[in-house]
Amino acid sequence: MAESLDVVVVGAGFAGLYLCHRLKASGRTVKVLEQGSDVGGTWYWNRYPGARCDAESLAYSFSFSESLEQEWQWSERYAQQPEILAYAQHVADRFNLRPWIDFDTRVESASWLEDLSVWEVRTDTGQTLRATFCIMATGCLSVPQRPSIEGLDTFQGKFYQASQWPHESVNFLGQRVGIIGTGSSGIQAIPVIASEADHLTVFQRTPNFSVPAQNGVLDPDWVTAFKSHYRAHRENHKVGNGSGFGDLDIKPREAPADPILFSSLSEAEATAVLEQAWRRGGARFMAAIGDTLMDEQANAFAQEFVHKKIREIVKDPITAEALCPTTHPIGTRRICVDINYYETYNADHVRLVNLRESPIVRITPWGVELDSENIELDTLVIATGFDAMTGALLKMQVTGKSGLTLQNAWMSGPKTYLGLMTADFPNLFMITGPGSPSVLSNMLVSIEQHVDWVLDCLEDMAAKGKAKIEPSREAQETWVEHVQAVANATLFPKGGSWYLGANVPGKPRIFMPYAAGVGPYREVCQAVASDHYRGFNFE
Ligand code: N01
Repeated sequence: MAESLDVVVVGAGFAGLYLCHRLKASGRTVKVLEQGSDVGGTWYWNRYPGARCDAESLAYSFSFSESLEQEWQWSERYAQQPEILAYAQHVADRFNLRPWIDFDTRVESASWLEDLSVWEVRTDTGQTLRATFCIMATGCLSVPQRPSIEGLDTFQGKFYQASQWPHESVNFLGQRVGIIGTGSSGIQAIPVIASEADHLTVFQRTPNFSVPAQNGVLDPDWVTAFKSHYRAHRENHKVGNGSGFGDLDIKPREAPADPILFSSLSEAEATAVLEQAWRRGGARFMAAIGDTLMDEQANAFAQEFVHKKIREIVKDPITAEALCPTTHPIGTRRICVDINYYETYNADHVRLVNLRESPIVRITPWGVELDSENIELDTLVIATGFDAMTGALLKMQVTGKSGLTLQNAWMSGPKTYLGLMTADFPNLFMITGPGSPSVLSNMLVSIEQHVDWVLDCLEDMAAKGKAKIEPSREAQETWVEHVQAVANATLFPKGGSWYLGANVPGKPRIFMPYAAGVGPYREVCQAVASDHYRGFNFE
């Protein structure tokens, strides 16, 4: 007999936790299904050495509870994975969410039963649940992408994938370690692995731009002063064309700052602006000159600035040149934020192998065979990314009206209205889905905005006696076109990144996140709701 609920939530990461909290408080029956053994989502799985958030702790945290934000103390400017996981666990305990979560439970399918107007959700534990609404809180980067390198399974040494790191501590002492992948995960892991291993070989196919985190322990007095303005900071995170990270000044700004445009700066001024951003650290570097992601000249200038930094830091000129990204505009692939990444290559026991010059032929039981030499390894780490944004949704068998599967509906790329719903899949919501700012934003800001919007929508439906919601195809088509038009006005499509699905063979090349910024997006969502949920059909 299937359990009957108002809402089934898939995933107990930050989105699932906040959904659970809001749904529980609204008096609805809810169950959260989570494949991990604990809460935390991405912070539960990504335990690789050096894993930490590339957004500042004080911004990358929930804003829905003033007492929570005041009482929780972050230790560093950028929190490490264990601390973020502890925070997620604290939220689950503090708001008593665990009784509503089934752990170690993977959703295998979700099917819309037309006659009953309910979602039927089946899990690998044999559960069948029926619910009026199904909300996917499955995360944007939750399905690891394993590279198709010949012989990968034949390696006889120790093997780790960054995003599926074991829970036991891993020791690299006395070992010859190799790592494939130099995205955010690899760039965080490399300095930490290098500090332990006897020898580290980094196999790099495409260099990425990385800026120093300038991480540090947070000064409690500074935090107290910052937190005395927390509400105003949180409001600032929600507005403007940016990504929802706000700023780090104690006193919140009163109005969004006008962006500094490249054309308004002399070369010396532009260098000074970037130098200051470099010293301040973090991904805000990309916003220092406001049109870096719009204007090719501005972008080329920022690229050259970082190239010079790399050449200054890395002593071996051949390694420095190999580390300089030249194949994509800066920021069109997610900018990395590092601690001593480039410096690590100055250590004698660290070697960069440029796969553009010496490609991997195969992995052997003993190491990596390049077309120029064999490199023997005791341990191989892969940090090769994710099937981003659509991976988790398409991995489940999601079937909407008339037997239409999500795989078929999204065959030529994800189609959503506002990144919240998709036509032919009634009562199925996505949190930070494709077509919303999601990965281009502070995820906590976007998660809260989506969850609040969905809860408001459910309240409105209940008040008006409506049982079914679904976007119209026209509204969806218009939104999909708009998302592409916004992306095409930027340099993002030139990045060849996972934002476009370019890292997964056969995946349609569609720019998936909405690039207009969190403020304008929030305004659109609010306007749609105020206008009787324009673009949605109800029954
Ligand atoms: O993955 P990636 P990631 N042979 O896709 C390489 C978030 N995140 O896990 O570019 C050799 O960026 C691939 O090379 P190439 C963040 O949003 C956040 O590092 O395809 N190399 C690339 O170098 C981030 O953007 C945080 O040529 C192969 C790497 O693997 C996103 O997650 C921390 C290969 C994959 O880089 C993904 O980051 C970590 C092959 N066959 C992640 N296949 C923080 O908050 C792939 N590669 C800090």
